[in-house]
Amino acid sequence: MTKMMNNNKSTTHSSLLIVFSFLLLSPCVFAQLTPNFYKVSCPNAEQIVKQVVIEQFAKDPTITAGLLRMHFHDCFVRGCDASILINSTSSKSSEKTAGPNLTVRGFELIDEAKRRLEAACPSKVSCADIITLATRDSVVLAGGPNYAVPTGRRDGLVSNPNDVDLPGPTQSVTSAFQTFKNKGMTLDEMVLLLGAHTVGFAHCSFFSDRLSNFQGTGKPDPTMDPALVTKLKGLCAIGSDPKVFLDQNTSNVFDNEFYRQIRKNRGVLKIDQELASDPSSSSLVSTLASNPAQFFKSFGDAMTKMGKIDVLVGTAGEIRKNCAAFNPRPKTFIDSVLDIVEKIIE
Ligand code: HEM
Ligand SMILES: *[C@@H]1O[C@H](CO)[C@@H](O)[C@H](O)[C@H]1NC(C)=O
Ligand SMILES: *[C@@H]1O[C@H](CO)[C@@H](O)[C@H](O)[C@H]1NC(C)=O
Ligand SMILES: CC(=O)N[C@H]1CO[C@H](CO)[C@@H](O)[C@@H]1O
Repeated sequence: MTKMMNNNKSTTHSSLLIVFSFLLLSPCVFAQLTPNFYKVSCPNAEQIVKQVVIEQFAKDPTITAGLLRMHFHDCFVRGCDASILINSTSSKSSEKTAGPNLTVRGFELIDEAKRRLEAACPSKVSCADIITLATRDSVVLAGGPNYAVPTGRRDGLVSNPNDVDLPGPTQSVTSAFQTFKNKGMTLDEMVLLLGAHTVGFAHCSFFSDRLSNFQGTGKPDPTMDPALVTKLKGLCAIGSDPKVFLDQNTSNVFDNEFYRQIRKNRGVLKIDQELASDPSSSSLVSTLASNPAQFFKSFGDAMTKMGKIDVLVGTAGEIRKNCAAFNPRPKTFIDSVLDIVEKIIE
């Protein structure tokens, strides 16, 4: 009898233990992005972001391009965690200082949205969600598709220029795809996301080799329309490293014209042009060039998926008060002990 009671007791104990650890772990196990995550904690969050985007877009419609590229660079380096927003300090350089990221723009818009969100609901809305929502809102304003942006991302605690390993414009389609594959994206999704090059600019330094001395031939890239070569040579001769539109036709409109242009040999970046001819991508390019509705739907789906890459949720990371700086870290008990140990060693 006693034995049985003991058994029962220990069973109850272990069940309690299981339930207890389950409760402890559950925020981590079940935390995930959800539609309208801020419904209760900051009901106007999405409206506040949208309002800032509307105001900035009215002043500068090319902000759509800035945000799209910022979002891509954020998600492909340590996941969509706003690590791209961190400013370098005197002691530590951040992602922002890495090569291509120097030309990322749109930081002021994020800062303005954050300022208004902190006024409305302090420490609730992550910078990572602001980037994701603002990008979507700006795509819609430029004439592009509306797509789902589930929220609940948290901001990362690391931003390191050495983590920046983005594909370059002179890479082949196959080689650039390795980076996308490593992030769980398919080749078709890469082709769709590169459709974002329907808006925005490229600095001449990213493609000038194609205009005069392509791969040491002393001649322009034969896959570029000679009329475009002449035009870009002219544009690139003015000032120091000027920028030209990536989509040479409907430059500020989010449409499927990018695919139509590359099919006419009018792609500006080498990798963009190669999408039209590479056997792995050419048939999708041809479909998207003639089917804007399919481009919009599939681009939206690919953006929703990109926005989920390696996100921090639940209690991971933090909600930054200032998107350009990590929150000051309060000293923990362990920090204090380490301080004392350090003093003793000295
Ligand atoms: C293989 C992948 C990619 C490569 C090699 C690439 C390369 C580039 C390069 C070299 C530029 C010019 C930057 C400058 O001169 O400032 C650029 C601009 C841009 N990229 Fe990409 N990109 C890639 C994928 C993407 C993706 C996935 C998106 C978004 C979904 C994107 C959106 C943009 C936009 C909107 C611009 C114009 C930026 C502006 O006007 O400030 N790119 N890209
Ligand atoms: C520019 O785009 C419009 C709309 O897609 C198209 O009708 C026109 O043919 C394009 N022009 C050139 C030069 O590609
Ligand atoms: C981050 O850097 C930008 C430009 O370099 C500056 O305008 C902004 O005020 C900085 N933000 C912080 C929090 O240091
Ligand atoms: C595409 C590109 O130029 N990527 C660069 C990003 O920055 C790092 C660090 O400076 C370079 O190594 C990459 O080549």
